[in-house]
Amino acid sequence: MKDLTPRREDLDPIEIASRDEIAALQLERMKWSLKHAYENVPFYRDSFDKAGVHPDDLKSLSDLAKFPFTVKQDLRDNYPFGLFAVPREQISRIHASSGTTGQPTVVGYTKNDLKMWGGVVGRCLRASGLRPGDVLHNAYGYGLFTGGLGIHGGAEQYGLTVVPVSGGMTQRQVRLIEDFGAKGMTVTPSYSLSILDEYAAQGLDPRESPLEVGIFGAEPWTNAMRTEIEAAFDMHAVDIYGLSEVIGPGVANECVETKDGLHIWEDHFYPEIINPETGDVVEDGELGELVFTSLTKEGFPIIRYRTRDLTRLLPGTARSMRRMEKITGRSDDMIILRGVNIFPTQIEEQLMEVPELAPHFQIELVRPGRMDEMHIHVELAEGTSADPTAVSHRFKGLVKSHVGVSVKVQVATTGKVARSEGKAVRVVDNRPKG
Ligand code: DLL
Repeated sequence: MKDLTPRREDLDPIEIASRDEIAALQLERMKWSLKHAYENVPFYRDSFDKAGVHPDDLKSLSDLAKFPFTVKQDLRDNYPFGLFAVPREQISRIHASSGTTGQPTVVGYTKNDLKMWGGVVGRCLRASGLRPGDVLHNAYGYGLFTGGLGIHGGAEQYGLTVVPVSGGMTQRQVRLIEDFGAKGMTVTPSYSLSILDEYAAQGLDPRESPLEVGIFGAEPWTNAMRTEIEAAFDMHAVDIYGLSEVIGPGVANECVETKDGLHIWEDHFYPEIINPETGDVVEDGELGELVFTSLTKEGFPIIRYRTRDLTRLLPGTARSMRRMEKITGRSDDMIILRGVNIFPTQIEEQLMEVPELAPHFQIELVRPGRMDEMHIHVELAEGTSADPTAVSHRFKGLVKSHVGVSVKVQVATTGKVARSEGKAVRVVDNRPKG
């Protein structure tokens, strides 16, 4: 793999500014953002008033803890435009969640917001090792999802040649990567595995592809998966994080030279970690739920948004801005099986230990009698002649000893485990309702 470390002189000065400079900027911007939300969004005015706080009460960054949280339900309750802080006419772009499980949630961006978003996405692409002029194959879904258009805008603004391929039509993905000479690929980690399979199907060696870096996010993935993908493509694999409510992709990104967690662009998004049970802010280094406050957004300011993502804050390394550890999972993805808490990423880690199995998997929860059971659907790796019973036995043993639960493993024929073209559905709950 090539050294893709960006030149220091190409970074935004704030990325390597002193902590004092960053904190001073954050305080000034946080005061503005609280005031902006309070004065322009009735929801924030009500919630601050109810909590007995006023934007003027913020004298230091830690005073933020006095302000109330915002949760996903608040977005639903104010559907569609109730949380916008500017007249609708000044909103240039809208994104929304698919809303398959209820009321969709809507976010809006002014022209300045789009510029800021482009700027932070550009930072991510630079941190990942791309330079203006490089070709980027963008396989995140285009449309209401923030992934495709969010990366797209930032890539153009940064000066890349962007290929807006979106998800799906996997045969064509491989062809375009090869023909257009893509140096970077932005894609969900689960869909990159389908692209990898397609290389094999076409008899092409992915290690010979023009790709030098893959920028993976929108769903949790493990360091074990990183090792697998990096070896398969002979390229770097870095992590990109974001969520629509805060901006979309581009809230935090790993640096290609360190790959030690994701630097949060703290001059625009202020992070806190809280104890999800009590709501209290915990110290840096402690595990908890990530909470974000936007510092510069005009159209859709967001104050103390509870992401449900579990991680910890760590000091800066390659940049001065703090890092968040790779996300273990979301509190709502946590499976409690007979009293044991399990995240799908823990299953992924063990799967990567078994080379005879392909990296695709899906967890099914069932309740045949009185007890819940976890069935893990996996499949044999392409070209392996291993005995499925022996392999499933070994995988089961690994899950038992490392995750602490007994599971059933069902080994399907190659290609039979559900594939994703965007975010993977890792857990299917087939337990009787009620
Ligand atoms: O997934 C934005 C995005 C697009 C990020 C492309 C990165 C790349 P939402 O659809 O609103 O936005 O989903 C946000 O996805 O709260 C996390 O639970 C999860 N997520 C996003 N990035 C990561 C990541 C986009 N790198 C939700 N690791 C977040 C783990 C991630 N989970």
